[in-house]
Amino acid sequence: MKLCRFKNKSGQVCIGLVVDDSTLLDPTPAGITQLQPLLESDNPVAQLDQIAKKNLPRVALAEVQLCAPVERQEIWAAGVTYLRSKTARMKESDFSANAYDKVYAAERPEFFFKSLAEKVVAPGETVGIRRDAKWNAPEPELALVLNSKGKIVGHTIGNDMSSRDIEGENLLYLPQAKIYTGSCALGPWIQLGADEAAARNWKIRLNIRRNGESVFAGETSVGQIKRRFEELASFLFRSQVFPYGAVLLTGTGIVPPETFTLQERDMVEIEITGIGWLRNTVKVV
Ligand code: DO4
Ligand code: MG
Repeated sequence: MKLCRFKNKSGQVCIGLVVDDSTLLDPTPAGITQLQPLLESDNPVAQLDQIAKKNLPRVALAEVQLCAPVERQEIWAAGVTYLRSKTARMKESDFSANAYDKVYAAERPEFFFKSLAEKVVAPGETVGIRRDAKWNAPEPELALVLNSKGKIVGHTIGNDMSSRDIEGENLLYLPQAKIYTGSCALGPWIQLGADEAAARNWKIRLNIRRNGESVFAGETSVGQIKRRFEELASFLFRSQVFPYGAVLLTGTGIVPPETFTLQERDMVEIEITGIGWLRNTVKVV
C-alpha cells in the first residue's frame, strides 16, 4: 500500500492511496485528510485496505502535483552506514578521516538533523546546490518513516543533497554542507507494510542526466546498510521525543567520483525498487 500527499484541482492538499501506476484514490469523503492519524494507528495497512473498499473518488496520477509525504515530522539523517560512504569520505578529507572510520565501527551511529518538514522538496520540484560550494552531489537514501512511538511504519526515498568540499574541508562544517535551501527531497510516497527483511532486498539506483544524457549512474542495495533499521530508530529516539514522528534517512551507498559535480538544470533520478522514483532538477541557491 502506497500513501501520498497531493494537491487537488482547487489547490487543497489531500491524501492519496496509490492504486496502480496511474491512479489515486482520494479518501477525503471517508474523513482521511492527514497522514499522521494513519501513521499513528496500530495497523495502517489494514485500515487503508478497508477504506480503499469504499466508493472513493479516483484521480489520475498524471494530473496531480505530488507533495512531499511529510506533515510536521522532523527529518533526520544517519551517516556512514555503508562501507562506500566511509571510504569515499576518508579519501576526501585528511582532516576528518579518523572520525569517519571510528563512527562506522562505533556502537553509536552518526545522526544529523536534516530538515523541517515544510522545507522538504517535493517530487518534481528543484533541489539546491550551494553557490559557495564547488563540489556538490546527491545522496540517494532509503528513508524510514517513524511514528511518534519510534515504530517504523513505512519507507520513502530521500535525497540528502551534500556540498562535499565544505564537508571535506572540516567536519565541523557538516551542518552547512547538509542543511540549506532545497537540500532535502522526499517522495514520491510512503510505502507501507514492508518489513526490514523485504526492504533489504531493494536496489537503490541513481541516474543524473544533463541535457538529456546520463552523466552518472550508480546502484547499490539496501542490504549493504551496516546497521539494522530498529537499531537506527531506537538510537534516534533515545532521550528525544518526536510528537509528530520523524523521517530518518539511512545513509548513502552511492558516491559519484571526485571529478563529478552537479550543475544547475541537472535531473537527479533516484529509484528504490519496492517504492518508486524520486525525480528533481537542480538549481543554484
Ligand atoms: O558524515 C557525514 C555525512 C554522511 C552521510 O550523509 C552519509 O553517509 O550518507
Ligand atoms: Mg547522507
